[in-house]
Amino acid sequence: MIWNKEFESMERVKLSQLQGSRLQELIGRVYEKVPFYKKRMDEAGVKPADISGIEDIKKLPFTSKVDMREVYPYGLLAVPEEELVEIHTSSGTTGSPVVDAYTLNDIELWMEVMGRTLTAAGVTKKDTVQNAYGYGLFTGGLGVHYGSRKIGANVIPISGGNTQRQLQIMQDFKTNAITCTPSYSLFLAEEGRKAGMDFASLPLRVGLLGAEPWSDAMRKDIEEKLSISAFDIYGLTEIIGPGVSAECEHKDGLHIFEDVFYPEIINPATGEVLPDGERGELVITTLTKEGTPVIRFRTRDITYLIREKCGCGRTMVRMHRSLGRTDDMLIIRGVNVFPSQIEEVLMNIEGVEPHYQIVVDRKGQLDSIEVHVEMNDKLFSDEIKNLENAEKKIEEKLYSVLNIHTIVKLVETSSLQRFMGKAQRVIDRRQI
Ligand code: DLL
Repeated sequence: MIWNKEFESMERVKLSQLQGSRLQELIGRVYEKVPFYKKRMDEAGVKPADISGIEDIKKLPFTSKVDMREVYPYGLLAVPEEELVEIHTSSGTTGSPVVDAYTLNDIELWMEVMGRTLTAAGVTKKDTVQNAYGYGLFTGGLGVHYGSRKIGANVIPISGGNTQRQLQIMQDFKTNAITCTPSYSLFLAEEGRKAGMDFASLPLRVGLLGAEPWSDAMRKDIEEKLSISAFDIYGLTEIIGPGVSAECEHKDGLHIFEDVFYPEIINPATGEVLPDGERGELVITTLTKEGTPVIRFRTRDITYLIREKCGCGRTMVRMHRSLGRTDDMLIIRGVNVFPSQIEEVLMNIEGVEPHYQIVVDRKGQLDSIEVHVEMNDKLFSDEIKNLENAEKKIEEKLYSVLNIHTIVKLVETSSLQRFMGKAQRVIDRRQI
C-alpha cells in the first residue's frame, strides 16, 4: 500500500517542477527571515532571484552541523517563537545540541512522512505498534507516535528499555509491529528466548528499525530470531527526525520523501555533486519546513542514490542503506576502515552472534585494532584449539576485506554490553 499516491508516485517531470517551485519559495523566505542564511548567501554571491528551478540548488552554500551548533539555540528560526509548538534536539554529547523547532504545519508534515514510512512497511490501521524508541528530546519516539496516529494504528508508547515489560506487553496486547533500534530488537529477541518465548507463535509481523547503521546480514538474523519482516527507516534530528526515507516491501534501498526532503550526493572532500549511483555524502534540503528550514545540510552519512524504477509504484528516488558516516571512519595505520565493513564480515561467519565491539588503541607509534565478538554456545563449548582456529580464520577474512591485521577475540554469549537505544560499537582509546 502507498499512503499518499499523489506525491509518492508523482511523475518525475511534475515532481521536479514541484521541487523547483518549493525551493524558490523557501529561499525567498529564509533570505528574508533568517540572518544566518542571508549572510551565507550574500557571501556566496547568490540572491533569491538566482533560483529559478531545482537545478539551481547547486548555487547555494552548504549548512553543516558545526554551523548549527554555532547558532544554538534559535539561530535558524524562520518564524516568530510563538508559532512553535514543539522542540527536539540531538543528544549534544559532542558539543551544543542541534535544535529542530516545529510549527504545527511541521508536525503535520512529520505525521505525513511517518504515515508513509509505516505504510511502506505494511502497517495499517488494524495494527498495534509497540513503539520502543525513546520518547523525549530524541525524535524516534514521537516520530513513530505521530505516524501511527496519522494512519490510525494503535500505538503503545512504551519507549525504550524495560525489556521484561516490553516482552510482556508484546504478548498481552498482541503487538503486530515493533519499532526500535536494530540492536535493541536483538536484545529483545535474546531476552525473549531466555524467557522461553516463541516469537513465531506471536502476532508480531514487522519491525521498523533504524537510528543506527546495520547490515543486511544483521537484518536476516533479526528476522529469523523475532520471526518478523524487518524494514530500515532513516532520518535525523536536523531534518525532522525519522521520516526522511524508508524501505518498501522490495527492500532495495530506502525511498526518500523527496517532495519535501530534496537529496543530493556530494564528494565530501570537494563538495562536488556526484551523479546517481556514485557513493558520497548525503545532503538534504527541507523544501517545506517552516520552523527551522535547512538548506543543503551535510548529513555526514555515506550512501548513493538509486534511480531505477521500483516495483512498488513509488517514483521517489531511493538511497542505499547507510554505508557509514564520514566521521565514523577509523583511520588505522593510514588505512580507512568503516565499522560497517567489519560487521558485514562478522555476520557472515557461522557460530558468531550479532554482538561485537571494536577497540582501537595506539601502542607506541602503532595503531592496533581488536574485534571482540560473541560466539554462540555451541562454538564456545568447543576445544580451545578450535576457538583459536576460528579466531585466525576471522582475522584472515577481515584482512581480505580491510587490508589490515586485526586481533579477533571470541567472547562468551551475553558478555558484551547491550544497548536500549543506539549501540556504541567502537571504543577508540588512542590519544591523538
Ligand atoms: O536517529 C532519527 C531516527 C529515529 C531515525 C528513529 C530512525 C529511527 P539522530 O539521533 O539525530 O536521529 O541521529 C541521526 O543516525 O545521521 C545517521 O547517522 C544515523 N541513522 C539514522 N537512521 C539510520 C539508519 C535519529 N536507518 C543519525 N541507518 C543519522 C543508519 C542511521 N544510520
